[in-house]
Amino acid sequence: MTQSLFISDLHLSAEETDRVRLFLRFLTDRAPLADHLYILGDLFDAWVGDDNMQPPIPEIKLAMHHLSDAGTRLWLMHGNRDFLIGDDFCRETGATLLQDPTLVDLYGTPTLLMHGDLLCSDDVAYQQFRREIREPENVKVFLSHSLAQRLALAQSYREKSGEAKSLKPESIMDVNQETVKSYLIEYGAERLIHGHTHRPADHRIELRTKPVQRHVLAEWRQHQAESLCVTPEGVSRERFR
Ligand code: LP5
Ligand code: MN
Repeated sequence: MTQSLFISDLHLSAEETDRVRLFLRFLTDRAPLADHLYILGDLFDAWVGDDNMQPPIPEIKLAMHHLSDAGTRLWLMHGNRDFLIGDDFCRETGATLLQDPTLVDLYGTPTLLMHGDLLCSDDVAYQQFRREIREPENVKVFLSHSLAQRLALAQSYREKSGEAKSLKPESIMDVNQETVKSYLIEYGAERLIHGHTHRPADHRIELRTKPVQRHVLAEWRQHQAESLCVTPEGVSRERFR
């Protein structure tokens, strides 16, 4: 069967053992039935460098490698929490890194793939933070620290970000409709798939003459995974427990 699966926002970490187990099972039981698996960012709760070999990272890499080896094409996009995933990780898993955004032809429909954070343009403080932490010089300094220091820094960013988020109105942490439309027009897309906002839904957008679908992926939970399955016939959501 011809099908592509889309997931995002798994937020895997050593602490979330159930979620890790769920992903490992998804990789062995569900993903092999698809031709393509697209992971659209935030696979990990925080990624501090490809040299981190702490459990459960080796097990996750191996399972991803088995999947890609068995013939399912594996595509990976950075999220805001794991944008430091690099070439070593991709080589070890057989994944191909996708730029954010990327336009793909999905069975005849030009489909724009994004993590989703770029669409949240009303969150001005975040967009500024996003630019700063991705500055090559800041990345270089960060990676020059020891693994223990990087883990501690990532933890402190998460705490600060959590505090900042608690003070933000919910509305600014969602996508900006005009930003969505301008990406769709710029790329000539007829469908958008993204994650990040943790607000799973299928939206219809009236774009000039034609309607366009915006599919928002769900965050994974302890015992519940959700994926979007796209076939030549259409789009459906699947739950995996
Ligand atoms: O991820 P989520 O949904 O909880 O929140 C995001 C935005 N927050 C972030 C930060 C990450 O969650 C934590 C960092 C992960 C580890 C990365 C490790 C590698 C670091 C490499 C450094 C070179 O992305 C949050 C958004 C929210 O999505 C919704 O869109 O609102 O943004 C913030 O809260 C950011 C704040 O508004 C501003 C910054 C807070 C203080 C940061 C201090 C550190 C500055 C260091 C600069 C180099
Ligand atoms: Mn995210």
